[in-house]
Amino acid sequence: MPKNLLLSALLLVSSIFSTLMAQQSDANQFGPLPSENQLRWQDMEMYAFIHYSLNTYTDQEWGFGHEDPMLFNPSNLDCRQWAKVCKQSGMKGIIFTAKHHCGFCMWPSAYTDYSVKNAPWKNGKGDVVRELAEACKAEGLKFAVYLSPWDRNHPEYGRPEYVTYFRNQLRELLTNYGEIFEVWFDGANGGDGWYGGANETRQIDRTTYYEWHETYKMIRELQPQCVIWNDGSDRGDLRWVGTEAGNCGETNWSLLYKTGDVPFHMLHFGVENGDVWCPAETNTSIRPGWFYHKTEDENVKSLSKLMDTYYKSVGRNSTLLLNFPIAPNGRIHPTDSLRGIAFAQMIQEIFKKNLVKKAKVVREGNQTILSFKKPTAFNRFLAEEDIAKGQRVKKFTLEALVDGQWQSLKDALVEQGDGLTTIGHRRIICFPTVTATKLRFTITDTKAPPLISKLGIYLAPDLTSDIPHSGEKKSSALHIFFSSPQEMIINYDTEQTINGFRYLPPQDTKDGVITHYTLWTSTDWSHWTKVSSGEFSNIVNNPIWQTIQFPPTKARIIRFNADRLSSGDRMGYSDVEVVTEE
Ligand code: FUL
Repeated sequence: MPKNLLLSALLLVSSIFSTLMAQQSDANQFGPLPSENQLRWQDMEMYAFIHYSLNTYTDQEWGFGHEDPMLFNPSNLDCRQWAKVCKQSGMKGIIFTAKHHCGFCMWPSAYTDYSVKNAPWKNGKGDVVRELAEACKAEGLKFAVYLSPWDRNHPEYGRPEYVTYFRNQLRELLTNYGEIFEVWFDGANGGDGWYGGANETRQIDRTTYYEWHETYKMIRELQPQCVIWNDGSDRGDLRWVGTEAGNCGETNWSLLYKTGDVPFHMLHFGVENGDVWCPAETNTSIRPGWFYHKTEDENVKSLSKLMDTYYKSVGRNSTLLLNFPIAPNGRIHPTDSLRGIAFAQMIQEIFKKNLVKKAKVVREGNQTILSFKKPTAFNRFLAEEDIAKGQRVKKFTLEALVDGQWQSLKDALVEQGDGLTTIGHRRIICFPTVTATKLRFTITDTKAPPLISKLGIYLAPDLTSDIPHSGEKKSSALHIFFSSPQEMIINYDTEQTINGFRYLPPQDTKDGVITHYTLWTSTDWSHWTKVSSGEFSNIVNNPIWQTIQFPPTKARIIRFNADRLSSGDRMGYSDVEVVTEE
């Protein structure tokens, strides 16, 4: 056969083959599907936010728009340190606040004077966006930008001229700094501001004002691989989860309706029968605030809080966007970096040994039984769906065979129900340690034949204050339980001499904050001594550690009563400590 003919014949066969393959995989697909960009983004799993602007120097969360650029003069700005810390914290990229609501630009935009070019830092020749884009490249991280649509500095905000300005700025960011993996258009919109000296309130219609479809067109042209985050109006590629507390719904569909409003329950749980793929991104900060505040140095989230966030985001079919604020010296604070690194190490530690490898796996229909040769201890279950072919599983059960008896397991992180619902990209279920010979995983409800691509069983260690840089307070080692929603009991195995008690209120919500308390001790459960009673002044606005001191008292049991809560009906706490006499 002449060479050309052979080549054409081969090409024909291979094209028939690939058409067949394509048809076959099409037949395997179900419902709305993710785009290539969304799949690539989902695989990043964790990436960092960095909040840094004039707010860092005014100790604010939102600048008004008239803050003086002269305030921007960090002594030791080091983007390479940010990138290194983020990388070691397990982050695959960084999204940077190129412009926050105050309008101050962290790059020398050609369209405004309100930027680093009028700051003393590097005599106005600096460009933080460039330094960070280069540092990310050097560390092998992806880079992305947050550009606040709301601009409290710009005189034309609220009028069409501003939208042109906004797009011009976005074009600068999308053309001058290499590949951008995501654009983040914060939802806070309109309200009071400086607006070039007008000092007034400006409202906009967020569904029409920004003409997002035009902006999206430009993004697709300039950065075809970029995903768009937007929490309202036109559908972007990703969705907010409706809270900044660091959790999405235990049921989490990567679907929304193409059009229409997106109320909280859709943001948080997705829409089971949605007609467009729009997966969840869970954003939260490693500290209470997004920007750095010295007063929060003691409130960097503990390892257990970060792990809880991981399970409630990556472990619930979402990605995690974790914020690291920059301190006034231009660096990530050491407590935050050490905590971030401890977080990444803990994830590695927990998930390095998949006990499924030691099990015999038998699958029959929608049920999988994993059998171990001898009783095996575990407390985490993981499942993944092949989401490229659609999200399918609606409900499943988990049972462990302990001492010859089947025990139902449930997700210990949910307050209602068993929490065994959707799977998606990754689902992790946490439960108290069981020592079992079998685990039975049964898919009980699904939209189409399930395509499970991975199963995992793990044994996570206890998170105690002994783990270096964990930020775990002694309470993790305390035996705490609640005898009523407003009564906490701590008991010791042996008698202690105590002379203080410390309470850290909830950091993410005002519900359950104790404003008035009574503290009791006992050595025998029947005779109680009131050691202190009183008010935690200003605790709602300033939720910091509260210390109760009293004369040394012998106790085996401590009872902490919430006499009054700021709101809600269940006492909440981030942490407690008992001060014992050495
Ligand atoms: C919010 C903003 O208002 C905060 O300042 C912060 O940037 C956060 C990520 O989004 O809605």
